[in-house]
Amino acid sequence: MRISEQQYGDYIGPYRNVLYLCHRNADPDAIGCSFALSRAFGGAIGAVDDLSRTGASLAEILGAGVQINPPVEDYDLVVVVDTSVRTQLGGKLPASYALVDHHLDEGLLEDALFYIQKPAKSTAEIVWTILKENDKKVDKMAALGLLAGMIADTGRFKRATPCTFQAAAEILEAGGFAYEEAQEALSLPTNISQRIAVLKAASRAEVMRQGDWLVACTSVNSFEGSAAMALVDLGADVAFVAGRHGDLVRISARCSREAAQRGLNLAQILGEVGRAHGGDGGGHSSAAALEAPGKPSAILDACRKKVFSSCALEGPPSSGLQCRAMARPRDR
Ligand SMILES: [Mn+2]
Repeated sequence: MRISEQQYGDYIGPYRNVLYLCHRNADPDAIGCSFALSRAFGGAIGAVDDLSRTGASLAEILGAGVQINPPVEDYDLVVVVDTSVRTQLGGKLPASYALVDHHLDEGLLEDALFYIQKPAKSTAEIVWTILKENDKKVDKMAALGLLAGMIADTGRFKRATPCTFQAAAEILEAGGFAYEEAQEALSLPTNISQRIAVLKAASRAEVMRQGDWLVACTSVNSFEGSAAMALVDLGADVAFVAGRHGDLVRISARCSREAAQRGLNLAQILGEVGRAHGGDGGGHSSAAALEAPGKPSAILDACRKKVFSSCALEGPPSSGLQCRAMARPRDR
């Protein structure tokens, strides 16, 4: 059942023992939101399998004790935070749960006891409204966590809306700290393995062209999201980066603002390809991921085909050209 931000307090009130559960590879938005909600309404914080590097660093700064793979059945209620597809929870989803999220996918809505899901740029914007409308005082650390989540999910406000800026201003005022402090909470020393992974991904990338649109596909077994982002920064309109994780293939996808404005929807494409291969996927229109069993090259191919058959990339600048390979990887 969909509820409003204002109703959250009434719905969460009856539960004594609540767990806020973040998705696998929990990021600053998931951590900041779980922390702020647990401060305001009570409850523990958990994450499935691991935290991202920035997620872990933020959790440490906030002093958020995040349990990895907590026993979900020990809680009266699990509130899933910043998560939209089941595979992100690796089978750790209990039968009874609630949801607070900003993604576009519907996979977790039907079975939720109650949920708040809106297409905001970060879950932190939604959580900020929940706190305000339930008259919760926000301390410095909760505010810092929310702002860090917002900065991270909007690419340092590159994808922000007027609502993001408004919430950010209110949070800064409520938290009484300088904006730099939230930025610093997210700045990590450059990780050499990340830089190697991104450079490898770029050097192995296969670039296909349709009209003036460029789609890059590549494989690397870590930092797929950073690699996809880097390929779009380098000039790809759409980038797919596959990695093997045990029996599963994880694909991270990013696209340029222009491609997203044309209507390209990576959440939908990765959802469809993921499910067609016995897994699942989702996310946002310009940043999404999937997990499925199979061969990385076959799933990458399926993603690329879907992009090229999507009407979003039709029409000007120069339509009607056949897809052709721009570069072949030398090491495959
Ligand atoms: Mn998020």
